[in-house]
Amino acid sequence: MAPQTPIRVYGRKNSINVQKVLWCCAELGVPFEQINRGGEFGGTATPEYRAMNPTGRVPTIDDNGFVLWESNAIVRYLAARYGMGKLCPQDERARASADRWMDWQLVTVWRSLQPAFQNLVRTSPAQRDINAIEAALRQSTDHFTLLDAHLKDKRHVIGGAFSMGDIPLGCTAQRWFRLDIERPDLPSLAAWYRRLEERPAFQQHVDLALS
Ligand SMILES: N[C@@H](CCC(=O)N[C@@H](CS)C(=O)NCC(=O)O)C(=O)O
Repeated sequence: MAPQTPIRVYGRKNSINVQKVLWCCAELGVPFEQINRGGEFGGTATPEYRAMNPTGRVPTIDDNGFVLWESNAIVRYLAARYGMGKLCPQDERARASADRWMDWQLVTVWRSLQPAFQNLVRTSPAQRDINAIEAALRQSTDHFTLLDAHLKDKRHVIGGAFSMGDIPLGCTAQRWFRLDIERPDLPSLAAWYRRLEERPAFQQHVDLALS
């Protein structure tokens, strides 16, 4: 099944949460149109935007009248509707496993890394909070070490096949690998990340300079 008209994806291209959705759409091969909102583009406080997304955050999608916000919920929806049995595992246990890694990304990994990203990428050197950066890097290194151990005998987070479960963590790992920081040697994580880097949709929508 394909959408009748291209899915509208509202959100700026340098947002981690927007990138999840753009990457997902590109993996699924569904037609979509990216519309800049948020950050320097603004447009998220208008009544029209708030009617779609009362949080005023990005991303938001409009799939032929079905409006949805929250990036991981969007990825799940798109994968289930346009990629059942592929991006969205058909098997309930494999799907629950993908869900688990997606939830962990949102609630734990990105929450710990985000202060380092914000300070190192979007804050002038004089304004940076060094303590926040150090704490963020300590915590996120622990999380990536856990993921490295999990990936020891796996090609992707739920096992063999690439799935929606790899998308949020892949976007988060991109920040971690691109930041100018010291990282421990985590070979299984690095091998997984190299596999993501080979994917054209990842190259196009996620593997960009940090901004
Ligand atoms: N939990 C939400 C978080 C959304 C969010 O905080 N998005 C950020 C960009 S990554 C945002 O809207 N920032 C304000 C802006 O871009 O104007 C999701 O995953 O979609």
